[in-house]
Amino acid sequence: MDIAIYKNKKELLNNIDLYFITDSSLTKKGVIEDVKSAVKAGVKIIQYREKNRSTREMIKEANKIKIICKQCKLNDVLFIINDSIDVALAVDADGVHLGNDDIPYHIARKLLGKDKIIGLTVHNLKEAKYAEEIKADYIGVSPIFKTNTKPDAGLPGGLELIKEIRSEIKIPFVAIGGINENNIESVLNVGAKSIAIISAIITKPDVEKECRKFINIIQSFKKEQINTH
Ligand code: TZP
Ligand code: MG
Repeated sequence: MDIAIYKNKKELLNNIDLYFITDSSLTKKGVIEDVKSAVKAGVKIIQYREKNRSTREMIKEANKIKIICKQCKLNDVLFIINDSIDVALAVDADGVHLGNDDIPYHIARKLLGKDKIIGLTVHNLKEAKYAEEIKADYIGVSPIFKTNTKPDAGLPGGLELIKEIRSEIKIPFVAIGGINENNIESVLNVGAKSIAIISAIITKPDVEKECRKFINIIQSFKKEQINTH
């Protein structure tokens, strides 16, 4: 029984479309309202990314988000915590997303167990290969383009980086960094199936509408691909 649940949760990572990430410094209506809008629009994964609050405040907010994700009747919504494994454990989230300065993968895996999702940020093919080797569940390929949302994101890898990752890596990957309405098509064209977008969604007045728009763009692209191949 447990094994079936475990398999299903991780399998959802192959079918993400739009990867939604919260940001309390950019939001117009607040993180909780943004999450409600995203879930309503059909987003299948929410990452709680909070850089300015205490652990206690984060646990409180993360618990609220978890309830919103679990109550969604449209589809399963995965709930991932950025950086903070203690918050992920405290609220029993579906997993964590870790960067190079966060708790090392192997320690996180020991603490979370085999069933939880662990995503790793990678900046190049070498890091991506390593992430795959140590059995990360997915990778965030970052940053694709220049972004103001994460000032320390590093140099953009561009579309070339996506092409390399797509041809060499088998685990699911999410393209992130500076992706918006004007360049999303180019990211899809080089093989990205999942795309994370922060500022181009949550700085807009209607987050639900923006999520729907990007989900539509991604799903229509995928459908077209199926029809032409
Ligand atoms: N990690 C790499 S780039 C980035 C994060 C969290 C920020 C992405 O935000 P935006 O606004 O979509 O460029
Ligand atoms: Mg981090």
